[in-house]
Amino acid sequence: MQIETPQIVDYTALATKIKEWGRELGFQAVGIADINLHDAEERLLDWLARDFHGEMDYMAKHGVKRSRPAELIPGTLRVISVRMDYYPPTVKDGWKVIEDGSRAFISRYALGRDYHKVLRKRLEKLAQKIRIEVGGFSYRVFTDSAPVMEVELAYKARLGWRGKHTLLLSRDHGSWFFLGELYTDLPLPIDEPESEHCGTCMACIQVCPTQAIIAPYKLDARRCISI
Ligand code: B12
Ligand code: SF4
Repeated sequence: MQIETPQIVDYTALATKIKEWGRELGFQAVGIADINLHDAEERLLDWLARDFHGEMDYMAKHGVKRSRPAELIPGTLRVISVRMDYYPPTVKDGWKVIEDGSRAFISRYALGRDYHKVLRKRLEKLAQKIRIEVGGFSYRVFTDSAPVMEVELAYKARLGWRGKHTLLLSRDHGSWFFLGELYTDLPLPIDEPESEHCGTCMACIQVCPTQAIIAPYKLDARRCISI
């Protein structure tokens, strides 16, 4: 009887390949994070206690599963985080439209195809490539569809730094991108977060029309018109 020897996986080489495959699939950046969100959990609970989520009941619904990936998907060890840019390069007259009271302005993030579908499909393709390479592994893909701390995980995976408006920012594309994740049980090497580059700038806080950013990194979503 022939006994199959378990495959030995070089996880460092695999992480490099995952990043290459991700870019081939159309993601602008791919990084890997561990699942320790302890500090973020405290801040999330504080945000909820202050009722900043307003009517978004789903933000409070899942207890600490949002900040504890392995409680949401048992066995999760790492999160592969991806970035997909949405600012359409062809749209150039945004400010003209905003200044013209007779025209409607559609948020740039709503101009493309449904990003939930696009991102999830690409993440599934990424999972298939990993499966071909390592055989069976456990995973789940997400984008804005489950109790997941997407910005915090992407920050940990070095996809950018946290802006004072709370979104993730990159040097080459600002915050004009969506995030998605692949939770996995593969013990991949993790990336180091990037340092922050906002400095003394407060532009987003000053320009917000409803003053929803009540302090750096603190958004009272009840004041947000995008709800
Ligand atoms: C709820 C939600 C909203 C709510 C509330 C926003 C919010 N900031 O919470 C509303 C409806 C207002 C909203 C609006 C938008 N959203 Co939204 N939203 C989400 C969602 C579902 C959860 C966000 C969350 O966890 N909030 C909880 C609070 C506690 O998080 P937080 O405000 O970020 O607070 C953290 C930090 O502030 C930090 N913090 C606190 N103090 C300090 C101090 C320091 C020094 C530091 C470093 C950090 C720090 O701690 C907290 C915990 O980590 C995510 C998807 C997901 N599942 O993650 C998308 C998501 C954040 N949204 C996204 C987008 C694109 C938008 C909009 C641009 C859409 C639009 N054009 O209208 C706006 C931007 C508004 C804004 N400035 O945030 C993207 C952001 C991508 C990116 N580049 O970061 C996400 C990730 C969806 C996705 N998959 O791409 N959103
Ligand atoms: S503080 Fe300045 S650089 Fe930082 S997110 Fe706000 S506008 Fe952007």
